Amino acid sequence: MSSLKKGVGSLKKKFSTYEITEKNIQRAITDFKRLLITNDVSIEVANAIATDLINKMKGKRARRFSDLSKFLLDNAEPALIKIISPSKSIDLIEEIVESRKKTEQSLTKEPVIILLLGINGTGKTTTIAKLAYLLKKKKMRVILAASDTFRSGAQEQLKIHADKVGVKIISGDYGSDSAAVAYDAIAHAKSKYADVVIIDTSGRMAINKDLMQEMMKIKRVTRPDYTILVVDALAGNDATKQASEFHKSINLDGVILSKMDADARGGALISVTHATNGLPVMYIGTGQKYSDLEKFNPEKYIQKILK
Ligand SMILES: Nc1nc2c(ncn2[C@@H]2O[C@H](COP(=O)(O)OP(=O)(O)OP(=O)(O)O)[C@@H](O)[C@H]2O)c(=O)[nH]1
Ligand SMILES: [Mg+2]
Repeated sequence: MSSLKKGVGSLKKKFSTYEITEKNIQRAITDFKRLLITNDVSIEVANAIATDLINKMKGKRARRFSDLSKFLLDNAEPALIKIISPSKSIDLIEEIVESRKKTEQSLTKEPVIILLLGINGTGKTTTIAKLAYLLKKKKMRVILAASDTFRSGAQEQLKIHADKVGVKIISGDYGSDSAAVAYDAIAHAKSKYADVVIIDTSGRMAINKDLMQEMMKIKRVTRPDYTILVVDALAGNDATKQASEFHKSINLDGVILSKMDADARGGALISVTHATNGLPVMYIGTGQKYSDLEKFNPEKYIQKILK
């Protein structure tokens, strides 16, 4: 009897719901893709996410007369959070402070080395100043390596930041070997028992082979603990390309998304993490002050986009 009841129950449920097919979800998917793209997710990544979602949703049952777009968004939220949540989240500053505590105990004095990269104008130099500021607040002794020996004014720009934050800088001559400047900074840091060296590099496009070679040389010579790509939140469609090309040639450890305050809808971050198979987003830049570097919260971020 009870199994008969159960049978009738499931039949009722079947009639009050219907199966989702690729065809009947298409309109909701189109709206969803539009939502992603208007939030600056690259078209390529929006398409990939949509295809993924169709495959996940096919065969599921939706309530009759239910709003399929809402149903889709409810399903999309955890999928998107998964894309942007790294398997291992990194709190860079905390991790460095902890590692230095251990180093102090074992009396090895290799500084932690951070290398920042990215295309032109993304906010590398400003982000370095922010990191130096936060590390200094944690009593870390920081040395900056002015390895942008390419763009005129870059050395002076980093020097102004170093003076304001109150950290030492090792500079180089324009046109000189940027890897050598970084090497000198590390040697100096070792001799002074400094905790962290942060290396500033010139902006470069992945198509510029010479500058990409130079970047690989910097990495080879300095062997950084953290190689970080700085991406502008307003990068839109180009974010996917930047992230995948840099990751392919240099093997990144994480990403910092700058300029989230500058009217950015933030979809670039979904593109970047999707293109790099979940590279951790370490921080987001939220302004031009040194304190404007925030930890990244995936849930809050996705909810803002899906609203
Ligand atoms: N609003 C806002 N502006 C930022 C942020 N980060 C950097 N900027 C600004 O972006 C501009 C470029 O920043 P830089 O730090 O010089 O960028 P860069 O990547 O070092 O540039 P190149 O060395 O020329 O490749 C500056 O005007 C910064 O003040 C941020 O999080 N928010
Ligand atoms: Mg710079």
